[in-house]
This record gives sequence, structure tokens and C-alpha cells, in this order.
Amino acid sequence: MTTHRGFLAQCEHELLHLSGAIQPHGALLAVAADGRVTHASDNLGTLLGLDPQSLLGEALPAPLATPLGRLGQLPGARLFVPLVEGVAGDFALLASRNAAGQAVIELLPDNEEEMLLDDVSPLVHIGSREELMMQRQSLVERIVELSGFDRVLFYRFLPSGDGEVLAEALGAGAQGRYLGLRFPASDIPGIARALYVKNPWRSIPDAAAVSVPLLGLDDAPPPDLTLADLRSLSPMHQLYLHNMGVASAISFPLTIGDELTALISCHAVRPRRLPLSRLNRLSQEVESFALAEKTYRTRTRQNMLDGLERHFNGVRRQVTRQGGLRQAWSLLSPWLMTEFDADGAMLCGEGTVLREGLSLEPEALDAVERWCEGEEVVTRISDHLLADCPEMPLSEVAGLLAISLLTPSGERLRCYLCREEEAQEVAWGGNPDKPVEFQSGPVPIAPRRSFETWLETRLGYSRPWPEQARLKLLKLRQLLQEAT
Ligand code: BLA
Repeated sequence: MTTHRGFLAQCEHELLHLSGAIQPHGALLAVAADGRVTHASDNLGTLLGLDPQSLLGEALPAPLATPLGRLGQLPGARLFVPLVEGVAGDFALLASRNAAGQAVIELLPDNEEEMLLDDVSPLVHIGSREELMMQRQSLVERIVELSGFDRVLFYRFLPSGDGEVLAEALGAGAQGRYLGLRFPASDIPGIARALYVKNPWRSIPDAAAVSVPLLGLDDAPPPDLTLADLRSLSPMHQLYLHNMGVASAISFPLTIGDELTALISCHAVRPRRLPLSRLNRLSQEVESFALAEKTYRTRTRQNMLDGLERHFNGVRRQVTRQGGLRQAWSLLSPWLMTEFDADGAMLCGEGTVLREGLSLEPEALDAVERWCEGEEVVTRISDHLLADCPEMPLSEVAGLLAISLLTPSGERLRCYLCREEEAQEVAWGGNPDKPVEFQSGPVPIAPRRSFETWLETRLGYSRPWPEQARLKLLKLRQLLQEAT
């Protein structure tokens, strides 16, 4: 595993945005702030009849310079022109301003096909957990239908960075199923995720296609292709897709702020290129789902916090009447255990430990207390104490929620909610301990070849704490603090 880890670190260092090459289904030019072309893709001749070498250092040809006038000057600006006039053949133009201030111009041969499907994205409403699951499923089904791809997955990231397939829809050519399977974080390196957050999609029409190099002016460094649709495919991912039997892939990101929370991953068993208008339409479908999910999550979060506060009001009176958390412990502890679905609760202050149900043994308590020390540590959450808490000895307690409180008299109290061990069955898409295979040749690793279900029984874990545990704990901390 250590050796695998060492090699996996390499994946994090592949500078995908500086690949200096593009996928061959379009052509690319980079233009410096002074208007001179710094890079041109080697396929400009075949696609547009332009000699890339002779463009370098020159001003852009007029048919491209005119639309480019509309591209904003700030990094991140984008422009889409469905049809550029005066260019050999029909081309759509995509332009973006990269971090270095260069304009990156992409020309994609127009392959607009007639939109036969109705053009209106349905308004998505999510009112309950069941509806959330149903809407995930109908999203992937709509995307199969609108894209003609063979498989569409809703791939959600877990806090660990691993991912799981929450919904799957299959088209005609699909083989095998991925629903319910988990995949290790290293399958999608952080450096790739950061690119997906910044783009509405990542489209790979032909994963086996040979990429086209960008020719550069003198020794100009490769241009930043972060926002370029044509950015070449990483050789590592090219192999991965090949191993999965996937010839063409598109991913649509779902984000909260700058965090990538899920991907809609589409696979086709044959190369398949969608027109930009279709990609746009699909991205809108994903967006309207994402919006509905955000609204639903905000509402349920608020309901959860309101509920906690309402339930706490009864307890608060008792705490105040009895003169403190310790005195009210016999009432407080069962309430806490129910509210957080815990098997036990503890309250630790200077010199006192109160327990109810499952609790930490003395040595385990010492380790946990050390882990929770420090002014800034107000909460800790773990469903695998043995791994998360340094020097944790073997214990009946496998999972823990912890909050630290400061009483009005300046005493530091800690409240722990404990869960026992429960064997966790995890089904992986291939052996997660061997995400790569070693090989001879210039690149010593390759993605694993088998995605066969790999069952892992995880010991030392408790039932996982819910997603919003931290927020709920913070609210509880505030309520307890106010009640003392
Ligand atoms: C990219 N890896 C990706 C992407 C996905 C996955 C969805 C985004 C591009 C795309 O849509 O294909 C992984 N695809 C999955 C998973 C499922 C799926 C898990 O459908 C589940 C069903 N990959 C490796 C290793 C490395 C690696 C060991 O397995 C590192 C060396 C790299 N994956 C890798 C890279 C990219 C990637 C570099 C970026 C590809 C790019 O955008 O050029």
C-alpha cells in the first residue's frame, strides 16, 4: 500500500492544464495580451487550411480577431460564438481568458444535429429524501435520453474523497453495472477535480484519439488550458477509460462553492461527440437538479436545527432548575443519545466523569481527551477512532462525537457521544488497495484493470455519522453553553 501511495502522489503532480496539447476534434490558438499569437495547434492546417507555424508571432487573422474583440479582459472571461463567418467550413468558436491573461481560442467543427427532444428543462422540486433519490434517478435517465450515451452515473464524493455511485441509468450499449459501488479518491486526482469545478463539463469524445501538440512562439511556456474544452486527455485517464471499456466520456460537475460534491459521469462504448448546444442543454439539466438539491438541503438543515432547539427547550428548563449540566445529566444523557442516535454519552469535567450506556474505558478516554485538547478544538467527529485519534487503544467505542464547552465559571467540559463497532460492508469497483498496477516502461504505473466488485468488510468502524453532524453539534454546543 505504501508503494502504491508513493506512486499515486505522482498523479497529483501531473499538470493537466499545462499539457501543451489538445484533443484532435478541434483546433486551438493562444493570443498574448499584445494581440500576437503565442501558440497554434498542429492540426490548424488539416482543419482550417492555415499554417500554424506562420501564425506564430503574428496578429490573429481577421475572421477570428473580430469575434475575439468581445472577450472580456479579466481572467475567467468566456465567449461563445456559434458560427464564425469567413473561416473555412462551419466552426463554432469558444474563447476564454486564462490566468496569464492570454486569450485561448478554440475552433470546433460544427456538428449541430437537429434537436428532436423537447427543449425545456423540467423544473425540479425536491421536498423529501425519497424525492431526492427519485430526482437523482430521473436526472441520470434524462441524460441518457438526451445524450445518447450508454451509461450515466451519479457519482457522489464522500468526505474522505472516495466516491460512490448513487444512481445509474443505462442506454442500449451498456454492459455491467456500477450502482452502489465505491471508488477510491485516487481515481480522480485533486488536480483534476479543481479543473472540473471551473468548467461546466469535461468532454472526451474519443478517449483513444491521439492528442495534437501546440506549437509555441520561440520558447513560450505551454499556455494554461484550465478553461479549454479541448485540453488533451491525461494518458493515465486514457488507460483507465480503456480498462473500463469506455470509448467516450463526459462529466458534469455538481458543486457547492468551490467544492466538487458530485459528478454526473457519462460513458459511451463508441466514440461520440455531442454538439455544444446539446452539452449546454445537458449542463442546464444538471444545474436545475443542483439548484433544487441546494434548496432542499438548506431547508432540511434549518428544520434540523429548529427541531434540535425545540426539543432542547424542555431539557434547558431542567438544566437551569437543577443548577447545571452535571446535575441534570440523568435527563440530559438519554435525550442526547436519542437525538444523535448514539449508544452512549459521557460528560467529563475537571475531576468528574459521568457516563450513560456505552462509554470510553479509562485509557481510551485519556487518548480522546488529548485529541480534543486545545482552545480551537470545539468539535471532533469520527466513525473510526482507531485511525483518527492518535494513540487510541482498542476500545468498545468505535465512533465518537465530541464537543468542548466553557461554563460561565470558566470550567472546560467535554461531552462525548459514543457508538459501538459495527462491521461495515463496502462494495468497491475493483480492489481499492491496488488502485494502480505496476508495469515496465517509461511510466511505471497504470490504473487497475479490473473493476469487478470487490467486497471489503471494514472492522473498527461505527455506523457513519450523518452528513450534517458537525452543524448539529455546533448548535448543541451553543444550546448547552446557554443553558449553563
Ligand atoms: C479523471 N476519473 C476522471 C474522471 C472520472 C474518473 C469521472 C473525469 C473525466 C471523465 O469524465 O472521464 C473516474 N469515472 C471515474 C470513476 C467512475 C467513472 C471512479 O465513471 C466510476 C464509475 N486515475 C486513476 C489513477 C490516476 C488517475 C491511478 O485511476 C492517476 C495517475 C488519473 N483521472 C485521472 C486523471 C484524470 C481523471 C489525471 C483527469 C482526466 C482529464 O480531465 O484529462
